[in-house]
Amino acid sequence: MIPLPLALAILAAPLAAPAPPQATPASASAAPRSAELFERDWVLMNWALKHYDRDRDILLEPAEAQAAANAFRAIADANGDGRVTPQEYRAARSFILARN
Ligand SMILES: [Ca+2]
Ligand SMILES: [Ca+2]
Repeated sequence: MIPLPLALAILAAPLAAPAPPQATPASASAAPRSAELFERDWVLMNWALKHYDRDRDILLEPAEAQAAANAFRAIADANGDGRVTPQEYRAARSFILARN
């Protein structure tokens, strides 16, 4: 199954704004890619491909993955606090699974 903490870490990553300089070398070059969110969860991948694979090549390019991740975050963040909790993640996944 999906490693939920990683998925949430990806969702918690900054969107367009560049990350502020970090003193920790471990995370300096390890900005999570939005695509990882979908590569690790087939429900989300199917949903993302259905709605955000704009050129229909059955691949999520970075821009497509980013758009899909933004949309998923908007769906999942039910209380609008900018973070997706495990409960919100599961609820959004169930919602997508039922609707797709
Ligand atoms: Ca594509
Ligand atoms: Ca939230």
